[in-house]
Amino acid sequence: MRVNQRIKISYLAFYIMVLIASCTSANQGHLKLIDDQATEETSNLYQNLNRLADKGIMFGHEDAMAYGISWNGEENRSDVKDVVGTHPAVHGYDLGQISSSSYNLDSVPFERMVTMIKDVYSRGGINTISWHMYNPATNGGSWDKDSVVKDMLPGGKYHEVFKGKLDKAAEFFSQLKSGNTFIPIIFRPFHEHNGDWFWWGKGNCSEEDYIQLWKFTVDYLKNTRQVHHLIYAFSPDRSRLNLTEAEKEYYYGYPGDDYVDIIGLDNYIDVRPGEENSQKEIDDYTTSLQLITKIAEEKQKIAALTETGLEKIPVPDWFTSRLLKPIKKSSQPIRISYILVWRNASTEHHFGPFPGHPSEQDFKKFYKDKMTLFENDLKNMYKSK
Ligand code: BMA
Repeated sequence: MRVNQRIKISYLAFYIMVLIASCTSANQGHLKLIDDQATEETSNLYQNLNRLADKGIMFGHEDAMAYGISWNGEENRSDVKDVVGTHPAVHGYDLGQISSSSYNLDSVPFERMVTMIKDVYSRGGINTISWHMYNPATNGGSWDKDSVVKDMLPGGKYHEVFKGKLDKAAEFFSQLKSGNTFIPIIFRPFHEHNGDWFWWGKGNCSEEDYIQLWKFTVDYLKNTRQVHHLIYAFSPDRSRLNLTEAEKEYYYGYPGDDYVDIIGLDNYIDVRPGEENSQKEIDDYTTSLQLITKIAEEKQKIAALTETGLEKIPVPDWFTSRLLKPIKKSSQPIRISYILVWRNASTEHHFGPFPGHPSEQDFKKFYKDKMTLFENDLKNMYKSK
């Protein structure tokens, strides 16, 4: 073989290696939503969430614009904006009580929810909706553990009631429009199912019934109701996930790759002050995020810390030291799209910052950090790039 030929062949080998590496490395290509009829904006959002995860982590807050500490229902206000001058990148809402009331379980009027979702979209932000669904058998809340899931499946005595609830949700989703465009939503039903506190949780229904519940929900919204602007997030709870067998445990109730877009996790347990052994909690937090990063990469999906928070934030530097630093220091890369902290209901029950709170200065640092992304960092999340 002539030297020239050898050089050419090694160039070719190198090129092929680069090509293989770029195709197999973390979520490089075009990610596929489970809904192959997803609207263009929804598909664009999914691709952009993936791309943005290389740049940083979006900050999210539940009910951010609905109310805050000492205010309720003001236009264009959020506690986060009061502190740093811009809204969170991700806004959370909940559909709990949608079939029986005009306001949700946390007293947010559904009509206003529609307006807020439209406002967020018009400013380029992102909306996610969870659902503390009321128990179809008893009409009690999500925490009413009377057995019901089996009876909600086709042929069961509460199947029609369940479909009625899904119809209400579908009607709600169909109102989320900007002109003729449906507003893409990250939808996160039946969360924390590996815990035993909700009627759809472990011990209150079988794993198989949970899976069927999830699949029915997706199929009904997508195929029967033709809702095509949802990105589906699956979110077990870290407190019931033994980290020594985490990968296996994560899949409890997993409905399959064709039914999930976001590999989520709710984790409150590892971000607490840590009285005796906080290093262990920090390590567990890191491990849990490495876990969802890995699963999402393998499946070519997106990972997110779908719920977290420390009630009342009694640790003034919690946002930078407990939420962010472990991610930065992780020995293996953590690639998550967003972190969402729970709601600011009152001075006794809040997870986000607000003016005058001891964590305010630290939250400003958290905001200024290059890794965190807020509403003013988002550009054209619904457009093709
Ligand atoms: C819980 C608490 C409750 C609330 C529920 C649904 O964590 O915040 O007060 O009703 O979430 O938002």
